[in-house]
Amino acid sequence: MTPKQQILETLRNASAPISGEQLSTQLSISRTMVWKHIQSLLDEGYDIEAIRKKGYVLNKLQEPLSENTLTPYLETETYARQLMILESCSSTQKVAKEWLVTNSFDGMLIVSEEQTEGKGRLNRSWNSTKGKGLWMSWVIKPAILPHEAPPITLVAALAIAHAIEQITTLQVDIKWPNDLLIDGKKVGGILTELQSTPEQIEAIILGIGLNVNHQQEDFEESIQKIATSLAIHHETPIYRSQLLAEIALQLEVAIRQFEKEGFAPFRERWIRHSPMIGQHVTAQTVRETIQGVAVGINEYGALLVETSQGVIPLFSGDVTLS
Ligand code: BT5
Repeated sequence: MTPKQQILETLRNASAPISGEQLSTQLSISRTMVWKHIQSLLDEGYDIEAIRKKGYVLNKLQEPLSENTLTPYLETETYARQLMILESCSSTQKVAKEWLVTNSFDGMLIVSEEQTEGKGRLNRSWNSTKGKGLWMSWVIKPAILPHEAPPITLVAALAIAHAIEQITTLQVDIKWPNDLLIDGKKVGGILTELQSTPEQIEAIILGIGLNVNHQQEDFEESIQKIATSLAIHHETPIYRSQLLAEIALQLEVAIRQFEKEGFAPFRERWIRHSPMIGQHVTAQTVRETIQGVAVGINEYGALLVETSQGVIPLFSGDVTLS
C-alpha cells in the first residue's frame, strides 16, 4: 500500500477525527507529505473534512466507488469478482457489449459514476446523475436456454429489492416487469438484453439503474414527479459500496437458484412485492392496449391480465393502474 492508500484506509476505519500528526507518526512521513496526500485525495473526489484542532474525517458516503471500497464487503463467488469502474461513460450497457467482443466472465460488473447516454427500454433515456446512484451492467452467463430467459428481469428485481431491504429496511415494490418503486415512485429500473443464438445464450447483459443518494432536485426536470431515491426515504445517506456488494450477493444467489429451479420458487415472493396484482390495469404493448385486472404471473414471467375476452398473458409492455 502506498502512503496515500494507507491514509485513506486509516480514515476509512476511524471512528473519530485523525490528526495530521497521528498520520505522520503512523506512516513515518512528514506533516507536509500528509497534507499533500490529503490534497491529492480531495482532487480525486474524496470528501475529507479538516476539523480544526481535531483532524481529518472522511465522508464515506460521498466516496467514489472503487475496488478498495467494494471488496471488503463482497461475499460472492464470481459476481463482481471481475469489474470495471468508470468515472463516466455513454452507457454501461454499451461498454458491456464492447467488452464482450473479446472477453467472457460470468458475473462481470461494469459500473460508472455517470452515464451521458443511459438507456431504458425502447431506447428511452435514463437519467444518471454523477455520483448519486448505481449505474451498472452485469454480464451473466446462466446455464439456461434462450426461451427460459424472460423471468430473469423479475428475478433480478426481487434480488435488488431484497438487497435494499437488507441494507436499509426500506420496503421496495416491484412494478411489472422492470420497475422498482418506493411509495409509488420509481427508484430503479432494469434493462435486460440477451445475446444468443436460437440454441444457446451467449450472455445476458443486466442493466440496473438505482437512485441512491439523490435529493429531489438532483433529478432532471422531466422526471421530478415520478422519480425518487433511497436517501429521500431513509434517515441517513447510504454507502453505495456496501449496497452494491449486497446486490452482487443477492443477484448471484437468486440467479443460481433460477438456473436450477426456474421461476416457480420466486413466484409467491414476487406477487407479495407487487401491489398491482388484484388491481385494474391498462397495459400498453407495442401492438395494442389491454384493459383488465392483473391477476397474477405465470411460470414464464408473463403478467396475467383478466379481460372480457379471458386471461391474457403479457410478455412485454408498460402497465399502469386504471
Ligand atoms: C428502465 O427503462 O427502467 C430501465 C433502466 C435501466 C438503466 C440502467 S443504468 C445502467 C444500464 N446502462 C444503461 O444505459 N441502462 C441501464 P424503462 O422502463 O423504459 O423506463 C425509462 C423511463 O424511466 C424514462 O422514460 C423516464 O420516464 C424514467 N426515468 C429515467 N431516468 C430515471 C431515473 N433516474 N429514475 C427514475 N425514473 C427514470
